[in-house]
Amino acid sequence: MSEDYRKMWEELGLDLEAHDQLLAVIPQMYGDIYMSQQNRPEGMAYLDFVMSEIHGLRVKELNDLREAGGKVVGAFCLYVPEEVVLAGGAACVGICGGADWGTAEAEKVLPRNLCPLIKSFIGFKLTKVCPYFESSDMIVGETTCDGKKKSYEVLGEYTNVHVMHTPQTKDDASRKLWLEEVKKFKATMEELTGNTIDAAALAQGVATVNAKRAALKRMNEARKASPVPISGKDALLIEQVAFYDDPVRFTQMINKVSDELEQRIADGVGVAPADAPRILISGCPMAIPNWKMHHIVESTGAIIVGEEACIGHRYFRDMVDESPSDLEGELTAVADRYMKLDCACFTPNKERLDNIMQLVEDYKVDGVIHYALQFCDPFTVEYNSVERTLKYAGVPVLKIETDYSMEDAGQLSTRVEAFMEQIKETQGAIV
Ligand code: BJ8
Repeated sequence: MSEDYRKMWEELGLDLEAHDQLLAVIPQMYGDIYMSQQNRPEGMAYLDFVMSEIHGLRVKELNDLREAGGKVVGAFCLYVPEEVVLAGGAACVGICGGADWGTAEAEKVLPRNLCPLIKSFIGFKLTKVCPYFESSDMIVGETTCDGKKKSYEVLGEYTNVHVMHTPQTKDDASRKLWLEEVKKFKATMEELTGNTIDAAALAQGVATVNAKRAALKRMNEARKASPVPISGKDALLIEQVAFYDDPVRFTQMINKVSDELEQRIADGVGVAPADAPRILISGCPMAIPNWKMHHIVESTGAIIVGEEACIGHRYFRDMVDESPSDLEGELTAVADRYMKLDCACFTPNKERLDNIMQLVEDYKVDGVIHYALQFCDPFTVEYNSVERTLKYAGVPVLKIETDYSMEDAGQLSTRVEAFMEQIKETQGAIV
């Protein structure tokens, strides 16, 4: 860290000793996984800087906002409408849930056989090592999977939680229910911030988030090229940082990265040979600092060209319609955009299968790795239909179920290497 932030962390109530231990682990891991890559785009220096200041500069910015009377809202799910948070003059941050830190503490209040993402965020709260958690004036939960739904009751014993009731299906009754939830959330934001959210404020919130999603979309477009100008690891990092960086600055910086990627495409520059297997990762979100699968896959010489996940395409695929000019129309447009999400918590969820096939076609994918976190019922159950769809189309698919520990890394590498062999054989048969 370029400044001494200890006073700020202490004032936030962090457990400084435990926090020091956490901060000692991340740079080592980041160095091994990220800085060892060759021929990275120069624009990734911004992301390296963000990571070097992960608990420093951005937390300070949030702190400054709070000292000036602003509010910070933390979230764990794509259903939380960031547009409404920004319209209230607050900052929206995605809280980390990508490391098995504090799992032992979490297991004192949660069952052991629960998804690691949920145990991670409860563990971060209980061990007081996440400055984003401690900077949040309100956490927004949602009734997606059962594990999350019930865990927000537990989290509510420790902090201020607002829960949004997310629909499970996409009929008209669910759309109405969801629009009401968005309106209720707007009222909660107004109460939290003391600001009225009018049509102009919401239009600004929508424009800011749409611009961020457009920048991510543009960066991902570059991954269609052959050779691919950016590694999957770097693209994943950009998608992860999107959840907590300042949205306007992030948009500018990622558009600069895209300028460079487009130049690389024009010059035929890539980070892997043109014949490297092109892999799509599909499934559960990979929250920072979960880089495990990307590292394992790209260490075999393959290149990841997309993430069919919430930290990935599901986040930036759909925009909010900016044409309505009255508040009711804008709120409806926001609600409609979120109803397009194809999370495995929906039933039925045929859209996800269609979207996976579209990505396979658009990104010329050679094989799909379906990534599910252990004990995640929605994604592990939905795997069957994903597999059937892909196999029917002749696309090789590998099912991975794992957690955040590195204990199975060796075994996963072996399985991924065998999968790459299978892909090469399939390609050989086609040629
Ligand atoms: S919109 S994918 S972010 S719910 S991995 S906690 S589903 S048991 S993360 Fe998700 Fe929102 Fe859906 Fe996206 Fe439960 Fe599964 Fe754990 Fe999960």
